Amino acid sequence: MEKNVTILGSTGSIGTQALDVCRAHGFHVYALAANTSEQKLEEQVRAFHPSRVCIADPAHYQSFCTRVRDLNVEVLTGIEGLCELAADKQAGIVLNSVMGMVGLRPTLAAIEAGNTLALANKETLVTGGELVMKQATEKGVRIFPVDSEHSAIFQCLEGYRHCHLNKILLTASGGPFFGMTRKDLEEITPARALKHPNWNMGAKITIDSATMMNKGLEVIEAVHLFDVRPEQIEVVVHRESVIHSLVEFDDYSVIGQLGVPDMKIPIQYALTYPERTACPTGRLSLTDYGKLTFYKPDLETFVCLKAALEAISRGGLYPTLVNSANELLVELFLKGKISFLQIGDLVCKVLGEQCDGPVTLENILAAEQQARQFVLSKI
Ligand code: MN3
Repeated sequence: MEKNVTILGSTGSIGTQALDVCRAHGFHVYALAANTSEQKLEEQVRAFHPSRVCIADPAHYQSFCTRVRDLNVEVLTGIEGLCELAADKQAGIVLNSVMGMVGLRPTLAAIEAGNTLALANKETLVTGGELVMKQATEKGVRIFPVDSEHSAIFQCLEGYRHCHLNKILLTASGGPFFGMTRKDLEEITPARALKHPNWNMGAKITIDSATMMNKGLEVIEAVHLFDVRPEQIEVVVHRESVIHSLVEFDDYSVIGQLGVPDMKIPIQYALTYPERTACPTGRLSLTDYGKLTFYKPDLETFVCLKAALEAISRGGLYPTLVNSANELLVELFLKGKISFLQIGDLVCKVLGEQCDGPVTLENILAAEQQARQFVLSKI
């Protein structure tokens, strides 16, 4: 299979696993981008020989250029550099796996240029979902979800007409604090919250998983990707992370997608669609698991999930508001500046802010600032 791939966020968890997939299948890596991880990016450039590379943080530009000066690679920087790579006509499939809201503009740039997207950056759809899906439809650009749940839903819907979709059952691992009460969560440290039972991921998403904000963001993503109403999505806690999500059709037939909890499967499918080839991962043995368990989410303890559901039912800029507040709160928690419970409490409180207006890039960025200022005024 011949493929050209551009990876934005190549030194992160998704990016490095995507490179494993590229290596396993001999895909050509056209361009790579990272934020600050100079050494890791240099190693990737030496191993994969991309034509272009972006070190997004301008403070790292000069020293990164020095690192790769013996190589025939063009070095870019800044958000402009990310957007330029996303919009490059030779980019091939653009895998957007950058972390946080900064991923929105490269997504829009890729769509504008007509490049196919493999989307791992949640914030793109959480904040700019309306905008992104509208522009993708207008430009005829396909967006392949990389998140395991959304890849599962996408796979479940293949071959079915969308009008028959009744409901999405979005599975959640429940995170490391499943079954705990608010009281239990009072003394949670960053080190403790960073240990996830099933998935090996970056720090931000691991904390989001511990607060269940991650699942809230995924509901918002699913609303946009699959054009459903929020009330058509049911979050089901499934501790083993073997069923990656399911869909229910009008006849109440339920179709699910299963596999070992390894992101390489959804990453590879986004890159090889519609083909399926052997994936560099383990195979699922159901008898090794023996049983699979399912629970309702605890919205009183995991209030981030509740806030995210409220935000998407209001729509507009409210998802941006909760997402941006959460982004900053997680950063503050990881630095030891706030407690674990303060993340959820302030994500809920930010919904008291007035934030109306159409979903434009300008308003999204303004809502982000509003949320950040709100958080900083409260801590
Ligand atoms: Mn997920």
